[in-house]
Amino acid sequence: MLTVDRSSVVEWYQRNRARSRAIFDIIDPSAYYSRPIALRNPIVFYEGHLPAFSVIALIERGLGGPKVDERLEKIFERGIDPDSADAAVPRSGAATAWPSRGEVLQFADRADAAMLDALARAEFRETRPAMEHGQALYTALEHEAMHQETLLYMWHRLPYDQKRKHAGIQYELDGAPPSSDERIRIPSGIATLGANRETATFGWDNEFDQHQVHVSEFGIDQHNVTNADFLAFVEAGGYRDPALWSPENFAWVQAEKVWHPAFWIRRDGQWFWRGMFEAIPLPGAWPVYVSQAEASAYARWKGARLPTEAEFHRAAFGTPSGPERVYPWGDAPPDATRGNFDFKSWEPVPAGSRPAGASAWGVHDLVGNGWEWTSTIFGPFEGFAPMASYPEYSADFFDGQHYVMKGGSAATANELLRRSFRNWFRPNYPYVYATFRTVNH
Ligand code: AVJ
Ligand code: FE
Repeated sequence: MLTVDRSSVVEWYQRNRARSRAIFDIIDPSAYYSRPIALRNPIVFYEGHLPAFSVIALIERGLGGPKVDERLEKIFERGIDPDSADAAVPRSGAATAWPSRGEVLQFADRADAAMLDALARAEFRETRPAMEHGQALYTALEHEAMHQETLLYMWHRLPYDQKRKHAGIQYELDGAPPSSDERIRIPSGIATLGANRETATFGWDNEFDQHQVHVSEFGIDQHNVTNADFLAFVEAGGYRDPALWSPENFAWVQAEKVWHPAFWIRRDGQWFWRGMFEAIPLPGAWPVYVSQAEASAYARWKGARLPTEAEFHRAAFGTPSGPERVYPWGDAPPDATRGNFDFKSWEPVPAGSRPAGASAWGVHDLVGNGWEWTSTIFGPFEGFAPMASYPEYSADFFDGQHYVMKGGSAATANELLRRSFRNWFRPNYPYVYATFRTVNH
């Protein structure tokens, strides 16, 4: 039988639920059935999806227990990254008659009661594959935390009159916009990717098996590319130059008439940042948030490229003396001095403003303040096996159409900041809190 600290998993579940509730309380009821991102499900789906998924993963797959509500669990089971760039219909729920909010909340209450009972009292038998090493437990808990970021970047797209503004938000605006032409040399060496199956408390299926990669010497930007940096690309006509884009990416730019980052607003000849609760005159020192396609085009314009996943690891976790670190700053747990993560902020902070989080090479903000795009196509590591508690989690996306993102954003929970965590999206998905830096040889 697995030994788990019951009170800490109960506390984690409740902390998740309280945070989700606070996130849903931001939006005006009039927005409840809207789709702030056309390719994703409407808001109502997510309020049902979180408790439904927890019940399915832990109680049903992990513990072999009963459903809470067959009909609602079916509606709310799945809804993920858009199916395809041109299909305006997501994988699930397109033709669904969505329940009322009252019905969703009542279902959530029943699911929560079942979950809290299971977390506090159920026997955790590792003989069930979905429960090996407590897998289903962490699948449920990390899934909710992950979707809190989905929700927040969806909320970022909503019109301001559909959100209740939190009072007294202070933005960190100042900071000399660092020049991203300063590249730090990282000597050739080893990067350890993935997590160890025997010793890791938990990892998603795509984090296994752990393995080492040799990385050749390269140079990497000390800081993320900022809004000020990216403005120069926009003003130089970067979005109109096909030489900077792959044919597919340029076709997207033209078809969607993309000519600036999705987080920017052009109003009366001025640039603004599309903040959560208001438009903010474009803060030059903040990292720019863009799609992988835009990041790649900028890098090419600079005569550079995006880092590979292995190069990101080496810059973030490698050290001049050899041994790799748990976090860029060392082995200490994450705290607010190390980076902008764990819901401490609605928006980015200036690049380079958390020097206590710099890596051993002096590269800043590798974890927090925006996920970082890589040039690596999302795929399985050697030894990959779909996880029993959620077999579709990664395998459905090994299609050559998704790129790995590393690090984390302001809306990434502490629990997801581990070195081996991998995120992924299509190259033309511009809504995530994702930035980048460039590398050269
Ligand atoms: C890993 C963030 C790409 O949002 O589609 C949530 C996570 N998968 N529920 C997504 C996920 C199923 C996934 N990402
Ligand atoms: Fe999900």
